[in-house]
Amino acid sequence: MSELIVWTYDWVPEGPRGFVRDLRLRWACEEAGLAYSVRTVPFEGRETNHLAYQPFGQIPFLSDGGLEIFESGAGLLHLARQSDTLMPRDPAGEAQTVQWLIAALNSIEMVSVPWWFLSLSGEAENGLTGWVGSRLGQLEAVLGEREWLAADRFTVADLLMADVLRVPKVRAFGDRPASEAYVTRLTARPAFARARADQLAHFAAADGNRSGAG
Ligand SMILES: N[C@@H](CCC(=O)N[C@@H](CS)C(=O)NCC(=O)O)C(=O)O
Repeated sequence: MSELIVWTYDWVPEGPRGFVRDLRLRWACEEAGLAYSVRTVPFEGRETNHLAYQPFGQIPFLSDGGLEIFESGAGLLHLARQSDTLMPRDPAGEAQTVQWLIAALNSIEMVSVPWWFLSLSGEAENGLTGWVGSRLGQLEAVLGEREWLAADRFTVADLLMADVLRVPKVRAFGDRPASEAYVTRLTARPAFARARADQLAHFAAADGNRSGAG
């Protein structure tokens, strides 16, 4: 029998809370009504303390019975195979969902994360600004013409694309009304709100445990 466990850190600093990628898996489980629990690996020592499960020392990873799956995209696809709320079962709908899920990771996040990271350096010039602007502009053209990325309905590809686009710096970059409306629409879903609230509560409880231990 399937026993879904979403793995995350036991604690993270305040900055990334609400954006830690276990939220992607929580959100998908919430959308699909899949029962899951959350377990943790220590944030301290993360570079080496769970390499057997996530070879880059990151989270999230997913357990399902005897399966261990790292990479949030792979975890989402695993969940999508268990629920047609997340991915249609017809070959065309499934192919479109997979295509746009990979586009979220490999055409948008692949540019947006290094761009955001470089911006933290405080340098006036960010050499990736043109590239990220072009990718986000191309996506804006797509989202200007349709409500959902795949199969004319909500899929896990929208969940992931919205999660990539809702990063505050990305969201604030440029004037992209269709993308903004898309992120607003996706993050208004009750399943997202539950996943986000649960993540925030998880890390807030960890603050209490840390101060108690100290
Ligand atoms: N490609 C990975 C990226 C995972 C990732 O960046 N995880 C962050 C948390 S959101 C992390 O573990 N950061 C800590 C670190 O890299 O040391 C995925 O999508 O699962």
